Amino acid sequence: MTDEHGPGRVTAGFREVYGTEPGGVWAAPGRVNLIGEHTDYNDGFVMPLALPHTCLAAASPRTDGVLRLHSGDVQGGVVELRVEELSPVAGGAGGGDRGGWAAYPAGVVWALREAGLLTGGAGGAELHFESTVPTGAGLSSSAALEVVTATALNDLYGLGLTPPRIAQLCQRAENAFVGVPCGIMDQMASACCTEGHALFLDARDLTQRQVPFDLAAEGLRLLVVDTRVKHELGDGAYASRRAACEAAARALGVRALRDVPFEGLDATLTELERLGCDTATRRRVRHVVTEDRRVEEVIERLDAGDTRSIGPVLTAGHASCRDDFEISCDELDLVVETANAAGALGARMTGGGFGGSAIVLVAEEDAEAVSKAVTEAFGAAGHRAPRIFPAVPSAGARRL
Ligand code: GAF
Repeated sequence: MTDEHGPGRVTAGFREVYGTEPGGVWAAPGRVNLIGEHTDYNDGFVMPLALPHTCLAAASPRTDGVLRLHSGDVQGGVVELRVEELSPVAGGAGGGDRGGWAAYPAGVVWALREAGLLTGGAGGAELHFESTVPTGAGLSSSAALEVVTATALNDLYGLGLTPPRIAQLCQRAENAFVGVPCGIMDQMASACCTEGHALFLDARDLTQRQVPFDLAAEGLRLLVVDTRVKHELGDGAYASRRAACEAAARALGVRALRDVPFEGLDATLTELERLGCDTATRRRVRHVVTEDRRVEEVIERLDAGDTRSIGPVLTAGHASCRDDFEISCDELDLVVETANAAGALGARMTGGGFGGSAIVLVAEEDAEAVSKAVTEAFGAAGHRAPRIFPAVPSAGARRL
């Protein structure tokens, strides 16, 4: 969703809340991940693209160490905090009495402070946010909120941070302040993606390549299907998947599962069995290793100019998320099965799983029929109607 009135609206919102003109307006997008799920915290490969949906922030600096946060999307007034008093304990687990959403931008300010970046009068700020990134849809609305905060403060304080450094600080905010053990993909996508490209990222050293992804030129469309469900199971299950991967890497004596070669996978799985690793953990390993290989396969096909042929790789990725990593759910499986049966080129869940969104690669002329089939299947199964829209590869965080 390109929101051309957004900057005017967020400026007016700032004026209304704080009674002054903002120092500027910034935007940071949500994302979908094309391929490479739960590989980032295994030091592996991912390939997200930014959505046109953004979190906007109008912001001004303060020199008195007071941080004032306001959201136009959430009921409630201004959240006022002192930068020097921010601490992960009080701010963790959703922000305590500060309101859940405010823990994300407050965490970013905490991470900047912890990195020694808020010195010499920098430190306070007033921010007003408005977002078009759907929340709870697995489209990284939280990363967009973090990254827009860091990008605005980077400019306002003249910190000179690069987009990858911004992403790292935002991940630290989410891990240590908010208390969510996420990897780096979402923050890197929001900070570093560029229009018309997918971002091929090595999550180990953050080397990246912008891969041209011009679907319209090839008569294709990538649909996002927001199932509008979020299963409670998700929160603890993310952490337990991560812990299982780390335990397997330790057992194998490698730094991360990224270091397990695809070619030797069967031998590795046998070795894990010998070491006493349970079946579920061995399946988690198989997912991560084969998923890294799928990212490389998608890159090879895109480099060869054959976007259509990535469809089956996406669908294979879904099967692996469903069967080996066990992070899918009925609604996501229904999207994938129905879309493929109705003529899509491929489909998969995207993001952390347990609800949220799926992506569907489809020829332009089939997009409507596939969308209709998915919506009807949801109706027949008694699910709420999904929200379906095209993913247009868009720009990363920026000043407007
Ligand atoms: C969530 C996390 F935030 C990411 O870091 C990533 O692990 C993803 O789930 C799964 O690929 O979005």
